[in-house]
Amino acid sequence: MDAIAELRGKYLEQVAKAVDINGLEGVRLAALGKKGEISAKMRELGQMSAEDRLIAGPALNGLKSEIDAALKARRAALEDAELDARLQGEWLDVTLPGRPRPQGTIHPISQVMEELTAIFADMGFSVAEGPQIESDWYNFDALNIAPEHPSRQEMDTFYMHRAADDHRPPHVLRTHTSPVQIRAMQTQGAPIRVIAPGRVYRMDMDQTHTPMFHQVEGLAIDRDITMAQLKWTLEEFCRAFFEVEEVELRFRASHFPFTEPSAEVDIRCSWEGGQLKIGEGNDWLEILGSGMVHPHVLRSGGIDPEKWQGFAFGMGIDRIAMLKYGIPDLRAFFESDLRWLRHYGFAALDQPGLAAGLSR
Ligand code: 2U9
Repeated sequence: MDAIAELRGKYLEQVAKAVDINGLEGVRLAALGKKGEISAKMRELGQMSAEDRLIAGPALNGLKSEIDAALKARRAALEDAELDARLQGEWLDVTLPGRPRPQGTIHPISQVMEELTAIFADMGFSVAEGPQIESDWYNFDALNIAPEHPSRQEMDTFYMHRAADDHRPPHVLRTHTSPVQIRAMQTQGAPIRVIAPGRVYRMDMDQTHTPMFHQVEGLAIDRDITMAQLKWTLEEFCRAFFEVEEVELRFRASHFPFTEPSAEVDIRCSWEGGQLKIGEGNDWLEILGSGMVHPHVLRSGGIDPEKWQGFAFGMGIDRIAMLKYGIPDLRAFFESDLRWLRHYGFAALDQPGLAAGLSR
């Protein structure tokens, strides 16, 4: 009995003094492990007389249970303490203000693209996109642009390189977004209402031209579409885009290979003290080109010109962005000057509605 009391005292003390889980495991092995002291004592029971075993057996079992319970309680306490210590170390004040990050702005061209997309979407136009590298068929032939037309010359169009022994016509960097609309006609058929905004390329570089610029073109084909609907659509667009109550458009007869008849469109404006005002005054500003889609072009798109007709228009996005937001120099659009971008850029949350730009 003394030996049991001694073991009890020794191991309960060691359990109480264990400072971590590893140390506690050492105590468990020393007491209750296969080679542990209490386990050895249990094995000795077999050699005892029945009388002695009757006394020592329950005492040893009681000791084993008591040490076992003490080990479990100490383990739980140590685990709690460990978790507390971790929580202290990993404590985080989620109410602290975040670190400031450099903020970008939305480029005026992106902003204007969003604005005009919203306006045309409201009128029932969907948006189509297509490749910027095009075959010369999609860029020229499909649009009724004759092989000898000046716009096809190497001086105006960027031609892609072909291997010396490859005699197929070279691809081009699209000179307008019209091929997108040929593809849209081919895949969707008529009736169709679609706009095609995007990058286009022409070999031109001076104060008012850059070799890459942005266009939006529109196309509406139906059984009986007329120029009256073209006029209404463009007036509605200008009213919404320039955010003025009334606009006046002037259609001047013109010529494009892909439309017949064709018209260039001017908007009434005034320039007072260098400030442009749309919708009033005695000046006219050319803003876009338009016309009724040429029958050859309808046929390129797989649409029968005996059954369908429609209008098309095209305008330079960079130019209307400059007019709307008073941006004086076209080339600054593409210079990535951070001061310019901060000045003319838009906040990310300035989502264009149908009266966009007002919240700037
Ligand atoms: C298809 C049929 C006809 C698109 C059109 C214009 C007139 C036009 C210029 C405006 C300024 C290009 O960016 S700019 O230099 N565009 O004058 N564009 S009609 O006609 C199409 C397009 C696609 C299938």
